Amino acid sequence: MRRVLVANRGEIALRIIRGCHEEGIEAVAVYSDVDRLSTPVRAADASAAIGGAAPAESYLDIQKLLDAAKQTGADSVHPGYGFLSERADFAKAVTAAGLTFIGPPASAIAAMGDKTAARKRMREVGVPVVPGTVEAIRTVELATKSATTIGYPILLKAAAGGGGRGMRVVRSAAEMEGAFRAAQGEATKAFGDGRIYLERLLERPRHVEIQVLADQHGRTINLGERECSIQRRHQKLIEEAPSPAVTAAIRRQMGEAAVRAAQAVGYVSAGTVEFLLMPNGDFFFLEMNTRLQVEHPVTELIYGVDLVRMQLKIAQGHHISLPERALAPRGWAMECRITCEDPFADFMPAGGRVSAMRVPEGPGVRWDGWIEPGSEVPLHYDSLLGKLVVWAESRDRAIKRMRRALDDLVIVGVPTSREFHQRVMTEPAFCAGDIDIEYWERVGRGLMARAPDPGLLEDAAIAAALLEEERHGGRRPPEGRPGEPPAGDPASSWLREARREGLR
Ligand code: MV4
Repeated sequence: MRRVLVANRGEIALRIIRGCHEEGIEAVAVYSDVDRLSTPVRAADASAAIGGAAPAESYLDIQKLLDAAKQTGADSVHPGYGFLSERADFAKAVTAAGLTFIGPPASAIAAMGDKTAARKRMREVGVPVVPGTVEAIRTVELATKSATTIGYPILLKAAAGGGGRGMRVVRSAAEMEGAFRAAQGEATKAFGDGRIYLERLLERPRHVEIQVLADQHGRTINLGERECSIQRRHQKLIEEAPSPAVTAAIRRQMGEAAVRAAQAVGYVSAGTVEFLLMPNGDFFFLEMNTRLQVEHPVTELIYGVDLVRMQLKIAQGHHISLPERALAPRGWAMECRITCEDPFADFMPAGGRVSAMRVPEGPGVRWDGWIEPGSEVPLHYDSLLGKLVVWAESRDRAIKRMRRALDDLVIVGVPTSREFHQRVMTEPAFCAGDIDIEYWERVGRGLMARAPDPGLLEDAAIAAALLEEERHGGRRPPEGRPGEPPAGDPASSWLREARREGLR
């Protein structure tokens, strides 16, 4: 492996390019019209234009990506997440073109892509699945009959689905017909496949997932869990590892179940097995994500493993050589997804130009982002600007460190979700680890009902100071009386400077 085509954009493209460079491998970026000048394109060793801003015209066009690989002399392809990463036909086309696909075999992607087939396979190998039907159910009558056996409340799911689309709650037989037809219609529209199956609806579970790694020689290991319950409309907002709800015993059981799940479909590379975890410790297989995930850094930080490097090694036929003792978590990691959305306007996505920014540094802080001062944030793609990830010895300390890092983060010119994260990091239930998948509805939404912090006015001053600094070509020492210690507010030196310049 000498040259990897990165079939993606944004922060994950940059993460993969960095991983390649650390291994002495060249990286090729691809870009749509609006991404031509983006950070990953400039970080790569070569690049290729693949078309218009609309995903269908560029990042989802298999032929254009294969052409780009050929044109630039790439010998392998990393799909990142989203876009084509979980398309068996893409993995197949890459391999058929004589290139190495840095991910699982097409057959494993397909096996996990069909949710009813996956449920059936999981049951066969003893992985606990939510009580429900194994096959898709074709008629309202049969659905109502099954529901009586399973027991209400019921959740209707799309067999071709995943990620929550096409799901409908049914609380009684009377609701079945309407919900069934709605779910069928939505599944047909979203996946071109209207098949529906039934599960018992689990109330207030946590979303806990297990990272697995499998090599081409039959070794499959698990790297523990990530807690991903803090989400809004199936978009994760905050992830952490380990989970405050997972004991050593649950970790072992869930880890073993995840390894069985991966082995059952002949999995190779990094993958994630999703579970719902109930308050009594019971857990149930939901689905397997056959790709690298956005939140992979929290696992990297507590296990001391570079997952992109492992993917590159595994794709080259190396054995997983991590010793058993390396497979123990240490400390606590937490990730806040910083998106270009306005948390005070129902997370309305925005675009625009990042006029100035300052990324937190210091002990235990990692920023996986793609923006720089001057970056244009397009509205055509997901709104992730970067992931603020911290590591500390304990959960309490990780939260404190995250508060500090969020305070130090400045992004000017576009709205960001930073203020939401700041509020969560002092919210009592979150701080106590008392979270489940309904946190947003129950708590999160209420946090944003309060008006923007007056401190946001300070951000305007910081912004002005940063812009001023850029114009003057560098930072000047903060003002202050000689011998007087600087005030505790991290923004204070900027504020003083901004005030001194009469900008506020
Ligand atoms: C469930 C569930 C409750 N009971 N299944 C949502 C996305 C898809 N991966 C499966 N999902 C769920 N399946 C049963 N039987 C609740 C969800 C769910 C959810 C799961 C994980 C993370 C966030 C979620 C938000 C809403 C619903």
